[in-house]
Amino acid sequence: MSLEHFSIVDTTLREGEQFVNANFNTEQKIAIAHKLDAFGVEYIEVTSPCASPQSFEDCCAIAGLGLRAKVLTHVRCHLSDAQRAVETGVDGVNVMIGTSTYLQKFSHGKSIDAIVDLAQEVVTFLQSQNVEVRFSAEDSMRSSLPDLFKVYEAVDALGINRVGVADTVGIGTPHGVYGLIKELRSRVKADIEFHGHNDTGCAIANAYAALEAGGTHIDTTVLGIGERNGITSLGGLIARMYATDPNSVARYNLAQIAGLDSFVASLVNIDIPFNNILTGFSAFNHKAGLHTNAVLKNPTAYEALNPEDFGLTRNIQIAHRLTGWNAISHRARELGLFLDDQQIKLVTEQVKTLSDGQQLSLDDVDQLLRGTQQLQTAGEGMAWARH
Ligand code: HCA
Ligand code: CU
Repeated sequence: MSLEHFSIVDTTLREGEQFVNANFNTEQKIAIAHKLDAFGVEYIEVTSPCASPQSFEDCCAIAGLGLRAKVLTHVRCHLSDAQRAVETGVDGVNVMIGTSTYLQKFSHGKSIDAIVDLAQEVVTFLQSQNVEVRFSAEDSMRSSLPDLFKVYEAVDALGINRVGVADTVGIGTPHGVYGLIKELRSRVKADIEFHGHNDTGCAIANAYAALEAGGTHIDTTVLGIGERNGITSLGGLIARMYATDPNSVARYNLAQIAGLDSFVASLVNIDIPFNNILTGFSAFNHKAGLHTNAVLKNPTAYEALNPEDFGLTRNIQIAHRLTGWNAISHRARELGLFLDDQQIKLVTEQVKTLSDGQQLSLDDVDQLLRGTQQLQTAGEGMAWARH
């Protein structure tokens, strides 16, 4: 397992540009690049300079920022694209071509032998230009294994830096990705990158399986944005790795994920989904009495991830019919009230009964608690007067 030694290739500025609502301007791209760099990703991939005149300019601008992260661009396996890529001053070039029968037939129309020849020509050129080179087989998961290995082994023999496995249509399973990468690991010397789409919800699990099998580089985007419903999200990969071993992600500035997520969400005009990993609004909310009771004693009882390590906070929700008296008692103490167990249980019953009929707020609960305290104080006063 290379779990501690993986690198993140963040492609918010390439795959992310393929998201339905994305249309970043230069200033926004530069802001995203700086934030990714500050977070600590090892690589930032930007749109092909061949996509449009502005894309060329933006690629040059980002390559020239002097970031700590290496800047890559992503081009088709064409000599002319590769030449243009080198002109931008990037640190590395990610080359790809489709190897599945679908893409051979409906995309570029080339045979596997023709792909091998082309790949060797383009990779050799790039190596002569002193840039890091990665070759990826688009739609790897639907390519025949002999075809796939033939192409990877041909570029590996040239001493390429990385080969890429792309689950382009999000069809892979963790088991399938593991098997493919394990076999590839035994066949090539190069590092192995994995790029997984999320059409069936397996993108993070597949990325993890790729690392378990000996993969070294994972492609991510902020919030997982990309073609269709996107790819492995940066926050998702980080959460997955952290849950296995917090040390494996200690080198990143984890508290910056929330800012990255909300910045990119605003640029592409979406709300962060409620169930988004780490930053969805309910990600650290505890509700049922059984849960809140234990979490108040020790949060690890119901938390795989400590929100504080990500600069986030947990929420204990008490104003509802599933509430428990331990959580109500905790709230009373927070308010500086001193109620005995019987009184707390009474308030808990009131909260449950009332919320059967209406949505209560924390304010409502606080009022019930304060009301009970006042009654008690008044009662004590009367007892004292009678004394
Ligand atoms: C795409 C290309 C790609 C490339 C991935 C890679 C994919 O179809 O838009 O270079 O490894 O998903 O195959 O994003
Ligand atoms: Cu993709």
